[in-house]
Amino acid sequence: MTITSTTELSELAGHYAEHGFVLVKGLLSKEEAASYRETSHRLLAQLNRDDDPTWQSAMGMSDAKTRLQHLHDAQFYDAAFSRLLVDPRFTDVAAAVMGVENVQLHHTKLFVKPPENGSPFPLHQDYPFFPHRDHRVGAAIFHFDDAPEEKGCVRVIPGSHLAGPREHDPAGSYHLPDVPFDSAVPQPAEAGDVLFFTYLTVHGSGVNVSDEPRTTWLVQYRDPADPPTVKTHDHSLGQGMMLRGVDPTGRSGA
Ligand SMILES: O=C(O)CCC(=O)C(=O)O
Repeated sequence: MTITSTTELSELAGHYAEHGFVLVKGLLSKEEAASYRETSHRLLAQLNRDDDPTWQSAMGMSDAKTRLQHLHDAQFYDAAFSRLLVDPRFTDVAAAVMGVENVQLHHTKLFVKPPENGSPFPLHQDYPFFPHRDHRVGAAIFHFDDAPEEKGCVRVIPGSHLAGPREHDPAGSYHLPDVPFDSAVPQPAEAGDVLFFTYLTVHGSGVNVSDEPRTTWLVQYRDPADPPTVKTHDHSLGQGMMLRGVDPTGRSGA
């Protein structure tokens, strides 16, 4: 599906403003998603890195040890990811939901949750990892294969962004130990769907207990006119790259 109509974009923006997230069905075709899936798995196999980013705070969420494969900055390994970053099907939605014209890259993370024991993510906001003054920061999770609940799909607490930043427990990665995991609503997705949410939306995901991997690409973006209040995460390659429009500050945030 190509989203071109202003009406469709404003409907997505309305849902996002009220609930803090919106799942865009079929933003990529099944063929494109399959190709990105193949590229993602090939890259991870070639690099064959032994670093598992499973959060320490995720360890109590499963009886058995879980595993996670990841790659930061996949767009620096394969141009297919660079093309996706500036694809108007993505950037037009990112701009519309933030209510701005300009969209700037913050960072990207490729995740594969392996079958049977793919690591969960405890509930959290992304805010404490890279706080910004006006909170015009969002995430888009591209699904390269189907992510039903048993694959550990992303969960969100609808409307949780409205209360603003929350105090996180910094132990074992910032998380919200007092918010029951079951209060987050699963967002099952199909290959090609993209889940957009604000960095204030409380979210997480369950264990992949299925017999297939879950393959996703998470892109964090922001309004270039919204400055970070703390300089963190600036090791990410390509941070500040314009994905849509211009940087009206003349790169003052760089
Ligand atoms: O991919 C997921 O299941 C969630 C990832 C996430 O919440 C994060 O990286 O902050």
